[in-house]
Formats: sequence, structure tokens, C-alpha cells
Amino acid sequence: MAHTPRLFFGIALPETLQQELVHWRAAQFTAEAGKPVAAANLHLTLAFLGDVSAEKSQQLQRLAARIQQPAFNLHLDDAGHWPRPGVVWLGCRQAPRGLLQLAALLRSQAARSGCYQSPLPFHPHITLLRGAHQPVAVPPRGFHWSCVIEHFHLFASEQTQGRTRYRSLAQWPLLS
Ligand code: 2AM
Repeated sequence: MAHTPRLFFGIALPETLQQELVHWRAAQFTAEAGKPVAAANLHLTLAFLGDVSAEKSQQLQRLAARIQQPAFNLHLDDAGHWPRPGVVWLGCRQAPRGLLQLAALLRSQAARSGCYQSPLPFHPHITLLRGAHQPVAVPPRGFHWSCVIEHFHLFASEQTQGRTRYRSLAQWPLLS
């Protein structure tokens, strides 16, 4: 049977920022709060695609390559806890227009290509902890990181020896 990888469009964070976030997270949360996402896996999902055939992946990549959207500044200055999925996240108080437009485009292309898209509103976030189903003290506002986002990626979510790894299959530039 052909293997259909689990794919999503997303934004990669610079390695220096991933490291900074990991140090901040270690200072903010106890081990009981949840399972920390590995530094290299800290990312922001734009559109989740699910298990996608090679044909559909090619089609989505052709569409992605035609996207002409501006680069944007990502300000990470908000955090929260979603107890049901057990996610503690980092996000933006005001999401940049460029980010929302890019995600909307990718999500509508995915939907038209037959990839189920959640009816829930898009809430851009970086998952910091998983398995956080108990109440968690969310750090008070006052933290702030920012970075310029000049590319977006197609990632494959891969499991090896019980570990998840997000591998970039392709990337496209945003307009500067
Ligand atoms: P999460 O971090 O909020 O769990 C790879 O799994 C990425 O795709 C993660 O960022 C994850 O979001 C997101 N993802 C996984 N399953 C999803 C789904 N069914 N709908 C939307 N996003 C999903």
C-alpha cells in the first residue's frame, strides 16, 4: 500500500528563536504542566492537510508556488491554554494581516483540493506544550519576541521511534 504522508503548510521559526523560547518555557512551566515540544519542532501551522496522496500533494505544491503574498513581522506576545486538546500555546495579540491572508489562501486551496478544514476560526499559534489537560498557570503578558517571516513551508509530520519530527518538503518565498 502506498504511504500517504501527513502534511501541513506552516512557518518555521529561526533556530535562535526556538532556543530562546525553550529557555523561557523551562523557566515558566513545571514538568507537570505538559510535555514540551522539541525545540526544532516549534512552528506555526498555516493549513493542516492530513494524510495526502502524492498526486494531491503535487497539486497543492503547484498552487502554493503561485502564491504572491507579502513577508510580515510576527510578534509573539500572547499565550494561552486550551485544556481540551491539551495545548499551551504562544501567539500574537494582533495577528499580522499578511499571516491571516496567507493562511486563508492556503486553507481555501486545501479545502478546494478536498482536504478537510476545521470550521473553527484560524487562531495562529505555536504549540509549546502538549498533554496539558489540567489547569496551567499561563505566564502573564509582558513577554515579546518578533521575527520577519519571509518563507512558508510544506512540512511532513513523521514518526520515528515514537518521536515526531516535522520535515520541510518544500518552501516558497514571500514578497519582500
Ligand atoms: P497543534 O499544534 O495545535 O496541535 C502538525 O501536527 C501541526 O498540525 C500541529 O501544529 C497541529 O496543531 C496541526 N494539526 C494537527 N492536527 C490538526 C487538525 N486536525 N486540524 C488542524 N490542525 C491540526
